[in-house]
Amino acid sequence: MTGAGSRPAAWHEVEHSLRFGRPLPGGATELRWRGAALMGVVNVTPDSFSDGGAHLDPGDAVAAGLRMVERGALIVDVGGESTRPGAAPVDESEEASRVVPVVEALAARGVVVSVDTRRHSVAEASLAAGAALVNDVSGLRDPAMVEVCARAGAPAVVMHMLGEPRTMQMDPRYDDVVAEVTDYLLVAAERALAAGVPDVVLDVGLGFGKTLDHNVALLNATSSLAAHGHPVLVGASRKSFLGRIAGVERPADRLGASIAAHLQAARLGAALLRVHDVEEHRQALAVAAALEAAA
Ligand code: HH2
Repeated sequence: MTGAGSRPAAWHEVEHSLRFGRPLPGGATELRWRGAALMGVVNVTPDSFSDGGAHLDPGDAVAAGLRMVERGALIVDVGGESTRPGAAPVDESEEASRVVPVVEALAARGVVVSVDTRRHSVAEASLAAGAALVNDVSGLRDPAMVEVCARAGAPAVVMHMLGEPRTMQMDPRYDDVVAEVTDYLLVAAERALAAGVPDVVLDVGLGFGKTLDHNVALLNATSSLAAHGHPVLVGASRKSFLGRIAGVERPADRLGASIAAHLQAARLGAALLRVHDVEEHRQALAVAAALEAAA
C-alpha cells in the first residue's frame, strides 16, 4: 500500500488483516486495521512474571479484558499458565478451568479473544467457548494443535521458543538468531496453512530462550520478518531484557521501557503488540502516528 504521492506507506498507514475460518462476533470473517494494533494481556494465573495473581478471580479477569477493549485493544489474550523462565508446567485441567470461563464471558460480550496456551485440549475447549484465535508460545510444535486450529477455523499466533520455559534461559545459543528464528517461523506457518489453518501471525518470542543481544537483534529484525507477508506480533511488555537495559528491577515498573520497545517495533512494521498496559500504549501510538503524519 502506498500513501500520498509515490512515497511508501508510513508504518501507521500500512494495512494489516487476519482471516478467520468462521465468523467473529458480529459476523465478519476478517479483521482489518492500520499500523500496530494492541493485544491486551489477561493472565488468569497466580504466578505470571508481572501480573501474577492480579486476575485470578474470573470476574476480575473479565473486567480487566473489557477495560482493555474500551481502551482500544483489538484482541484480548487470555492465558492460564505462566511461561516465564523457570516456570513449571501447570496441570492441563487446571489451566482449562482458569481460562475457559473467562474466554466464554469475554466472547459473549463480543470481544475477540485469543487463548494463550501450548495445550491442544485447552485450545479446543477455549475455541468451543468462543475464542477466535490461538496464541501458541510453543510455535505449533504439536501437530494436534494445528489440527484443532484448522478444524475450528481459528488463526494461530506462531511463536518461537527455544526448548521449554523451565530451561530455555539457561544458555541459549544460535549461530544466526534472526535467520534461525525466521526459518522456524516460516516453516511452521507454511505447515499450518497447508493443514487448513486460515491465517497465521508470526512472533519471534522475545525472552523465550534468548539473551539480551538475541532479543535486541530480533526486535530490530521486525521489518525483515514482516516482509514475508504475514502479520508480525511483538511481545516485549515488561520483559526482563528491558529491565536489564533500563535498570528496572520490578516488571510492573517497566512501562516506559515497554513503550519504547513497542514504538520501535511499530515503526518497523509490527501488526500487533502484546501489552499489559493498553491505555498507555494507545496514547503512545496515537502521538507517534500523529507526529509522523504531520512531519
Ligand atoms: N510472552 C508471554 C506469554 N505469551 N505470547 C506471545 N505470542 N508472545 C509473547 O512474547 C508472549 C506470549 C510472557 O508474558 P506474560 O504472559 O506476561 O507472562 P507469563 O508467561 O509469566 O504468564
